[in-house]
Amino acid sequence: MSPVKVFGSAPFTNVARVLLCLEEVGADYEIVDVDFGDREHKGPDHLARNPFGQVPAFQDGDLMLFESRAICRYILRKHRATDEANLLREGDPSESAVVDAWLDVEALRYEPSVHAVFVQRRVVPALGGKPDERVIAESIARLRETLAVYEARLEATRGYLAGGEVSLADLSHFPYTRYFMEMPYAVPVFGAYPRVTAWWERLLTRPSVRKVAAMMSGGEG
Ligand code: GS8
Repeated sequence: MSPVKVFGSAPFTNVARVLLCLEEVGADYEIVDVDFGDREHKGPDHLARNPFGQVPAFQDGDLMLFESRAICRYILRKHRATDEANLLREGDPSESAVVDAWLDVEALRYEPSVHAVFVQRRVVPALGGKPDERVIAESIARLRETLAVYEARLEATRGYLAGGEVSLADLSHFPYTRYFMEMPYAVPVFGAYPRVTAWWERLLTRPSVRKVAAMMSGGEG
């Protein structure tokens, strides 16, 4: 069987999320670069893969998918046999509902704050603009509120967001947090939450995370 294809490259956060899931289950995959410089992501071939003209897109035979978290769920369900951590808690409706809840927290609450800081610090200057410090301050304030909830949650679970063991909800935080940790806000913001910091350090010890971190930096892992 030919390997699945991931369209986009590892430094893109939402592509990295998919790569993390593929690495967790040990699936074979091929990365197909999409040339943003040439606006290939807005061309007809790529729009047929992802109608929003974004990466990632994902192909498994006749199946074409977009939205990184949906792609991850597909990968983990398809490869349930090699998903040793059972990252979706498949087979237990109440446990998998808790994973879903924390995945939604990541997508709908955590990511928007971190993403806004990322855009101001990385994207705006790269386009020749000046970061909007007010947007950064408001986003950091929202991030702190979210992390205070995480701190209490991690005290209760003594491990990870959806319980005592790692799940997709935790791993899904990795790509944006990795970039946030390179910014000057990382120490003051995360440093205020020792359980969140310990949780992050535990995530960094996973082989899938180490490999994708290296790929995001342009290395092979
Ligand atoms: C977001 C994809 C996305 O923003 C997902 O897959 O989870 N909710 C989607 N992709 C970005 C690159 S990664 O940060 C992208 O393709 N941006 C180009 C554009 O929007 O034109």
